[in-house]
Amino acid sequence: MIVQKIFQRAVKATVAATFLATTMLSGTAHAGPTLDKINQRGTIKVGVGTTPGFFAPDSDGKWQGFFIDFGRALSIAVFGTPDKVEFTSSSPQQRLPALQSGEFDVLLSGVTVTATRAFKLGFHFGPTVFYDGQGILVRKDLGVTKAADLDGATIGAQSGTTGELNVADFFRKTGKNFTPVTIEDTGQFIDALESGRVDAITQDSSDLVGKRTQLKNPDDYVLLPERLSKEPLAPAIAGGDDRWLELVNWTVNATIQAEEWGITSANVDTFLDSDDPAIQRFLGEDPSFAQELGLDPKWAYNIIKTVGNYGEIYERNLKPLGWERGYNSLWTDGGLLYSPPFR
Ligand SMILES: N[C@@H](CCC(=O)N[C@@H](CS)C(=O)NCC(=O)O)C(=O)O
Repeated sequence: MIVQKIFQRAVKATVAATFLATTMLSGTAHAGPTLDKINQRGTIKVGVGTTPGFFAPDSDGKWQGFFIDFGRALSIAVFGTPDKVEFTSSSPQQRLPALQSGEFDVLLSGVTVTATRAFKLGFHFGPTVFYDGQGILVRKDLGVTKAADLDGATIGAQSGTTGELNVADFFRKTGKNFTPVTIEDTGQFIDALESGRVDAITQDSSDLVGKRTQLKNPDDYVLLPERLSKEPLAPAIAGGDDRWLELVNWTVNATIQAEEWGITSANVDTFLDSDDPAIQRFLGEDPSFAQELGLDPKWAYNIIKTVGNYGEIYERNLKPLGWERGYNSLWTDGGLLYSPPFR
C-alpha cells in the first residue's frame, strides 16, 4: 500500500515536472495584458496603505500585514516565490487612478467594492478578504458615546474614500448636522484629530483601530460603537484582463479553501497522501487539474506552505491588534467566508 503510494507520487512528480518543462508557468500560458507586463517586469506592483496589522514596513523596512500576505500569495501564484512583489503606499485619492493608468497591477489597500467603482470606473474586484464597516474615532474628552451625539461636530474624512459619502448619508438620514473636512494626506488626516482641528475622524474601522495605536496618546481616543456602512474590502484590478482577475480570485479562494479543509502551513505535507480526490487536485498531487487551468500544479500547495491559510494570515497579523474573526470567520463558523469549489 505504502509502496504503491510512493510509486504513484513518483509518477505524479514526473508528470508535473514534464508539464512544467514543456509549458509555461502560471499566467503565461494564456496571459492577458497585465500578466504580460508582470512577467516581463518580473515583479507584481501592489498599491497599499499604511495601517499597522494590515500593511506597514517593519523595523527592517520589510512590508508586513494582512493585505501584504495576499500580495505574497499572488507572487507565489505567478512566480512560484513570495518575494517578486513590490509594495508602494499612496493616498486613497491617488491609488485608483494609479491602478487605472497601470502604475499598479493590483490594489491591496482596503478598497471597498462598490457599484460605482465597478460600473462607472471599470474596476474589477477579487473576493472580499476583510468584511469591515465605517467607524468614527473621537477624542474622549468630548464625552460622546454614540454617533448621534456628534450633532454639530466637525468630522474629518479622507478624500477619495467611501467615507466621504457614508458620513454625509449618515447625518442626512439621522437629521443631524456636521461640518465635513476632507483631507487627502494620511499624516494630516491623523494630525487633524490630534490638533483638535476636527472633533472626530471617520474611516474603515480597521484603519481607525490600526491608526489609533500610532497616536501619541491612544487612550485619549475612542472608537464609537456604530458602523455607518458595509465596507467589504477586496483586491482591486483594472478592467480588461480576465486571466489576471481569475488568478487573483483563486489565489484568495485557495487560502479560504485550505482553512475549510483544515490545511495549514504546518500540516500541509500530511495532506499529500489524502484519500480525498479534491484535496489531491488542490495540492497538485493530481496535477491534471492545475494543468487544465494552465497553473503550476504546486501553486496552491506553495501558497499554503509559505503564507498559510486565511485563518493563519488573519491570526498572524490581526490577533496582536485584538481583532476577533467576526464576519471574517468561515461560513461554517457563522462568518461570511466561503470558497467556491476547486474542481
Ligand atoms: N475602504 C475605503 C477606504 C480605503 C482606505 O482609506 N483605506 C485605508 C487603509 S484600510 C487607507 O489607505 N488609509 C490611508 C493610509 O493608510 O495611508 C475605500 O475603499 O474608499
